[in-house]
Amino acid sequence: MIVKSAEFICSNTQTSKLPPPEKPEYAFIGRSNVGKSSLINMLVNKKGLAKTSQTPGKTQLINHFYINEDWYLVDLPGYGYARISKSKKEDWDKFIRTYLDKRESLQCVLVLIDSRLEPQKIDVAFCNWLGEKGLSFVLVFTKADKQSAIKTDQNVAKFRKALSETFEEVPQHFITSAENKLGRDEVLGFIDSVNKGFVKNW
Ligand SMILES: Nc1nc2c(ncn2[C@@H]2O[C@H](COP(=O)(O)OP(=O)(O)OP(=O)(O)O)[C@@H](O)[C@H]2O)c(=O)[nH]1
Ligand SMILES: [Mg+2]
Repeated sequence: MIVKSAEFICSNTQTSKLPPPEKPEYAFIGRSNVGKSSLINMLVNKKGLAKTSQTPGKTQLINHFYINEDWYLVDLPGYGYARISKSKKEDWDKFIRTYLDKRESLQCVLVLIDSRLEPQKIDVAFCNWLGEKGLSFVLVFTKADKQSAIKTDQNVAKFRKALSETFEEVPQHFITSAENKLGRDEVLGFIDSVNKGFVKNW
């Protein structure tokens, strides 16, 4: 897929104020600092479209980006950010889960996992929650430029194995780097194929 245009549409704290659910939508989620905003910028080739930061907790709203005037990328706040109050964490959690569970036009959740780490409980638990809700998702391993391909493959295999305890069929995965654009064609190709099958049925 060729990305011809990418436009910031809105930031929201209320699910009632989102754009009308008329177009296929893809949500990026994962632990704080995993590289969600960087991956979005890499995919659309626009540095600075989604705000990135070395400090975790940068993205605090549901951000909609409109791509090729045809589909939405959604940048979500990260989960598992330790340095916020418990009540704020609960608020975010509820808000994100409501969005994921209720958004009719959401086609797929892209769960971002840091490829440098062994399986993290919070990531496995989040995937299990998506599974329980019947939400379709894929795994996107990030920051692959930071270590050898062998190490990445080992961590990918361990994560898939952890999910295989609860999933009969572990969803497909992508290995990416926002730094050197690894995985860009694959992720965009996947989105393109889902877009082609999009039918509004609500
Ligand atoms: N080397 C390398 N660094 C990356 C990559 N992706 C992200 N980073 C860095 O990781 C840090 C966090 O990236 P963000 O894209 O802001 O992460 P995020 O998941 O959006 O974080 P929150 O919005 O805080 O949840 C930044 O310093 C990025 O430059 C990557 O593929 N390779
Ligand atoms: Mg972010």
